[in-house]
Amino acid sequence: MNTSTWSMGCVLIASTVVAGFSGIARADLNGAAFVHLFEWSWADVAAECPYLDVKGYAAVQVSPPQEHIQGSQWWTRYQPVSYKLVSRSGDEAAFKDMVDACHAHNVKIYVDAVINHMAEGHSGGIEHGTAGTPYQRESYSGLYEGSQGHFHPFCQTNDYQNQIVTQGCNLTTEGHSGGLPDLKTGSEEVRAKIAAYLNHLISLGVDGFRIDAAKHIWTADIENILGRLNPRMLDGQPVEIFQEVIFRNTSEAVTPDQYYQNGLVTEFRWGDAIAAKFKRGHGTISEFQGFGPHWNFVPSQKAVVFTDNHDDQRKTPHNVMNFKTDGSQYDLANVFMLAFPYGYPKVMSSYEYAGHDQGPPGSPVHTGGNVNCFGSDWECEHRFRPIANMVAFRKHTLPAFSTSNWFSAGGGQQIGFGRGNLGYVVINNAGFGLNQTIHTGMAPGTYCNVIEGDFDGTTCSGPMLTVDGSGNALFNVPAGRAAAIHVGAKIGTQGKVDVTLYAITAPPFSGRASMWWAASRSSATGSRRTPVY
Ligand code: LAG
Ligand code: CA
Repeated sequence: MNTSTWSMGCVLIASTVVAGFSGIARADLNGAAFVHLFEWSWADVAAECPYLDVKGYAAVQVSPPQEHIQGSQWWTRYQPVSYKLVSRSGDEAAFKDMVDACHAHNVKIYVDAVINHMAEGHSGGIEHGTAGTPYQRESYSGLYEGSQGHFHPFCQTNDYQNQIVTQGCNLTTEGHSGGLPDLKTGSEEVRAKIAAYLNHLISLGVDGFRIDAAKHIWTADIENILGRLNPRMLDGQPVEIFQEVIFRNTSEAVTPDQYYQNGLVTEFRWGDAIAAKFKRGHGTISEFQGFGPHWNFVPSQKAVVFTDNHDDQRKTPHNVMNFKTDGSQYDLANVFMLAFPYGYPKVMSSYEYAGHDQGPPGSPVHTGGNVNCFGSDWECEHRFRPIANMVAFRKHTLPAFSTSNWFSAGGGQQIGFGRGNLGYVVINNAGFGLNQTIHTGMAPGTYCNVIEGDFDGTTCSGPMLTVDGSGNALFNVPAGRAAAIHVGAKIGTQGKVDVTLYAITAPPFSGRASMWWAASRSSATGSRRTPVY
């Protein structure tokens, strides 16, 4: 037995969070995990929020809502033509309905904000976006005009050792493409227009933003723009920010830590590490027991983590795991991500595709009372039982944001670890079964194995596990499967668990206030952002 205690977030937040929040119960309800409903329509996201609420997802990342270039490919969404909210996912009215519907179910909306660049356009002729707005390269109907100095002079983003080339040149300039015209985000006019777009979204109730291609924008430019944003409508708090900073090659000029001042950042190496150890034979999953600051990943309270994202899942060859190639092993990877106390996890929810560029299915996810998932159209990984039910595991174990009672066998491919006395998970990534009594540290009782069954507050639809008076339980876990128990799915508690009863040594972890940096309440131009903890 060994106890890993890496919980940097807790160390940092311990002193201030408790006073501002009503203790552990609050922490239990916020910021456990969120889902990227990639390319879903606003109507479908709205219809999904009751389900997300039941499962405990804190938020949805939606596809870029602004007007984009025409075409069936998914990546048309990453070429803005204007900031009108008319996209493949729907119009502004549908967007607003979605935000309201999701808020009614305690689910927040994060918008993918494409603010580094505009649509490529072609020098020859005028084209039209999805709202009918005419555009050409570096000319977008008055919103941004090259002639008015809204873009950086043309160059290619082809040298990641050079910060200015990384941040001040056009992305995706491969082949004969001119790439994506790079907005001069240091200019007052551009900053004001981006802030106006984001404030429009905030006025519709949006709760947070993914800053697309943040690595290609100076951190001070992002800081300046965020300083202009209004508080969110829901609760008057600052919007939540996470920035896409792809960092795999440590010799690059732009590094994630440069962005901590603005909010969270994506940690792509987490999904890489999961794939390496779960399926690529680069070490074993038991090595996660040694995870800590010496891995040099983004610190927990600054990291958004995921097994795969919309870009990496469809690359060939891809290094990350995904629903297409990894079957139930993909479930295990997500079970691990959601159980392990690191970062703010994002669950990927995809559609089936035959090639890299293929856009979303033409059919809706929701028709009548049915969902068109798990088939040849929408995949809905966030509804796979092991993934969906581990969101509640993460919520209920947030107060114990460290691991305990590590178990390992099977050459390092069978592991178990606890989260204090709030939960215990066993993951069998070996090719043979596991039948073992393990010390869990949990209170005695009968628990729903949430990997195999759903807990409705009273009963479990699948097998249950018994923890004896010593905190031990017998786990019988077939090859390639997992088992998980937690205090929120304990038989005989009617689902009403007073988590304060289970508080352990780790300080309470607030899933929201601790993780986000706050803008000044004043929306005055250029107001400085200060950390809330
Ligand atoms: C991102 N993060 O930094 C997005 O996660 C990623 O999906 C976006 O690229 C990228 N930044 C720019 O917002 C995607 C596709 C690209 C696509 C681009 C613009 O991965 O392949 O480029 O969106 O639509 C496409 C073509 C290129 C072409 C370019 C300009 O694939 O061949 O050069 O458009 O026409
Ligand atoms: Ca840029």
